[in-house]
Amino acid sequence: MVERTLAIIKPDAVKKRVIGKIIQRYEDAGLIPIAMKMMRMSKAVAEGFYAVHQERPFFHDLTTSMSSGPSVVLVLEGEHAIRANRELMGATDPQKAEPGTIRAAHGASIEANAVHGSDSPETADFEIRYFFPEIESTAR
Ligand code: IDP
Ligand code: MG
Repeated sequence: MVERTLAIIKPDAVKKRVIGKIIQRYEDAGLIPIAMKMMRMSKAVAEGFYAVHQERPFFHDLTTSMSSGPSVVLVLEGEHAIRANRELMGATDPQKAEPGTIRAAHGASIEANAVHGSDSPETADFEIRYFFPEIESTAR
């Protein structure tokens, strides 16, 4: 089943100059960018994006780091894209991420873990609409 998912190359990865390496991993895994933009999120935009985490103790630090510099926000399309991207990313904590994953290679800490990826069809739908309201959230 061809799906779409939202990915973010977070500010820590942009600062490390690994945008190109991360996009190459998506393409090599059959996750094809169909929309992409580079932007610096305001704190309010980061808070809206991560609203699901607003009661978490790390919410302030998370939204501060997401608004600390430019990110690259992408819609990826491919077979089972949501799950495929989660597997490619690895665990949230880079120390626990499986070898060969993006977070194992490029993440420094749980706060600076290089990438975001939608975790379900419902969150993919919300997240794609949040950043790309002009784009359909489901593949055609
Ligand atoms: P995910 O990005 O793997 O889906 P989530 O649980 O959705 O992980 O958390 C969103 C983001 O919040 C993570 O990518 C990470 O940057 C940050 N985060 C999650 N848990 C913690 C924590 O315990 N301390 C600090 N930051 C955290
Ligand atoms: Mg998540």
